[in-house]
Amino acid sequence: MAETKKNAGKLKNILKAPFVQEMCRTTANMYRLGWDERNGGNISYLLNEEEVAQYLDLGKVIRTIPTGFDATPLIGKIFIVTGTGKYFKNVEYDPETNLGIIRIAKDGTTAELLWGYKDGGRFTSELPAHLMSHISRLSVDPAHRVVMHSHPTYTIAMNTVCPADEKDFTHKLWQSNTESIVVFPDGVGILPCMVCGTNEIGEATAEKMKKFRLVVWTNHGIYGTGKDMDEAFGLIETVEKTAQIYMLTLGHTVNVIPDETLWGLAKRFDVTPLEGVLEK
Ligand code: 2HA
Ligand code: ZN
Repeated sequence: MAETKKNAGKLKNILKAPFVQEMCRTTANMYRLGWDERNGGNISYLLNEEEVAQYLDLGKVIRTIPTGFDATPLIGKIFIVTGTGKYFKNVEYDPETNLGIIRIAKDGTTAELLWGYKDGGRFTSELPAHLMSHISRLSVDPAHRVVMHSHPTYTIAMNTVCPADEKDFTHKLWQSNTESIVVFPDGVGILPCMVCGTNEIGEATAEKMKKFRLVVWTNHGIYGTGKDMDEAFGLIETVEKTAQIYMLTLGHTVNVIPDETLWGLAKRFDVTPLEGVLEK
């Protein structure tokens, strides 16, 4: 007790922590871009334990919450995660209710709440897709940190009018905006329409994440990942901007970027395009 008090005296104000402020800024941006209506969207961000220890007593677990799936590779890892049913537009005004910081417990199936969800809430219903995606991305990129899910309008519209074929969808995006092949040369994965919030969609998303940083959920939205918030946000932002161009020009297109120029862009920016898109 005395020890906890002594440490607590030295702890910094968590509301000023860069990772809390980043979550506030990002959710506010996403809401204002019109990507995350009502309680749409969710973010999880893998934190550095030493950094969190400057703000929280890591020995103090507020409560435990079962996750309903096995996240053994993430035991001991700490995440800040948006809350279920919470609105992105409200996060900046009350982070402690709308966000939570959880640590995956030793059993791999329990989350230890270290901060947040102040009203008795819990993490996003999409936690399976988030944590399973973290496992996949960390296996291919040790610097990976962020999983972001959103409902950007034009991305969903484009996915509604185009075949759910990831090479064809990727090609259409690359053909519509010269930035696209440079920002996501690895392309966009696509899942068919599935019931969200389940372990099944989590497993299917994570399988795609072994290859892609971006995965579209047909008739629902998109997942973006990255080593930081800017990378995950920037990927979704570039897909959404390009999907907007595609939808605004649909049926009127005269100029698309030729494959020869796409190869030229890949060479100029030293990126490797997803195999099988430009080789046809
Ligand atoms: O939590 O976006 O996919 C709201 C959602 C579910
Ligand atoms: Zn969603």
